Amino acid sequence: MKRFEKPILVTRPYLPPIEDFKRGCEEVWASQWLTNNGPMLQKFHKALAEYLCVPETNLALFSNGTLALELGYYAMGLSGGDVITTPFTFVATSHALKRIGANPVFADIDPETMCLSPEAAEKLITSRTKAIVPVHVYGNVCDVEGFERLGKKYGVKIIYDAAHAFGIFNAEAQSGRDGRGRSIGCYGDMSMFSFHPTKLFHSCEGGLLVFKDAKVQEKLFELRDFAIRSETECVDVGSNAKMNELQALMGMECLKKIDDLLDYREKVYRAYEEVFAGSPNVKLVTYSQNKAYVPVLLKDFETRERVYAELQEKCNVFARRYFYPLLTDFAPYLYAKGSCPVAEELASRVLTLPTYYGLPLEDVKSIAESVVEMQSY
Ligand code: T4K
Repeated sequence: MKRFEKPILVTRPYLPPIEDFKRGCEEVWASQWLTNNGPMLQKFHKALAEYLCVPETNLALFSNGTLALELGYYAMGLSGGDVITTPFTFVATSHALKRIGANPVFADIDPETMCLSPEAAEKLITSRTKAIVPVHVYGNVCDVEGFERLGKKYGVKIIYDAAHAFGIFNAEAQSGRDGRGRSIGCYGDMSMFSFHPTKLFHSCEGGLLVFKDAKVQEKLFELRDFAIRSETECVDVGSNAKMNELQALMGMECLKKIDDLLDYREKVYRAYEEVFAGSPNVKLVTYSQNKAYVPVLLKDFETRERVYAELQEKCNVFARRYFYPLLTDFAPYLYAKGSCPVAEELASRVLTLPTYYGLPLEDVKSIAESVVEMQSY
């Protein structure tokens, strides 16, 4: 079992060549414009529209994914209503609902994809339900057709937390750029991509909303800038959620590399897969289309806890237990504790292993072999 000299963390952000970033900084210095819809932000907005093959009128950038969700939920009118969502996610999915005065109602997940189950969600729909918020957790794509059906049948909004899903295109619907298909962000009424440095693509911090109805854009642009419409008009209770020029520059530089970032994640994933193929007690979750995370399911809670601790102690490897504990075990959501047994069981067994651009494949092999060895005793 190999002990690495330097710690191996669950993820590391891609950093563009510093000379390229400096060149971009010169542009920012020349403009003397640092935030508030500056020229770099506008460039990044345009580049993302092109990459995703979405009209420029149907997206909006924010300072981070959480504020993007919060303002997106608010703009879609969810305040005061019930919203059905998953407990198997990062706290931000539900915190943003609570913060706008919506009430998260938790439904269970599909045991295979680990995403919200449309069947479980449908059972909880009432006259108070305003929306369903599924999460493409780890880059595992939700049952988008199932949710579309629910949206139409019950007249509720479908808003995806796509924080983990940047770079995913649905190859079956050949409508997108380069025949790549339709961006996963084009499903439902709205989707949010997070550009936090722990994501495969980032802008230091950042969030992007993609939405179906172009009319929402003006509202979102106002909300991210205090809801100030003009020097003498403030039209709502907005926030300060603007992406600044240096964030936009980082995003522009990372976007140049996106295909390589995705390719490398695939290689890392395949290297894990090769080792785990011979080990029936380490189940690699295989649904992720962008390999944003590498989750494995171990035999039981005790094994997962032991492997997690021993990877640190014996190998200097810092895996994470995303997403344990479940949201319904945290103080603001205890009212729903115990309501989602499938999610509870999977959260007790899941471990997400290191993956990032540049993680040497021989290190991946060695981490995987250690996991196999540790879980066997
Ligand atoms: N919805 C979902 C489903 C999400 O997963 C998230 C965020 C959101 C919404 C909200 O989006 P944002 O508002 O964040 O845009 C991390 C991230 O902070 C969070 O963005 C992410 N999900 C969540 C799953 O994970 P921590 O507390 O685990 O991060 P931290 O600081 O422990 O970092 C993890 C590892 O990454 C560390 O071992 C070191 C490494 N790292 C981290 C940063 C920030 C670096 O090497 N460099 C860095 O700059 O929450």
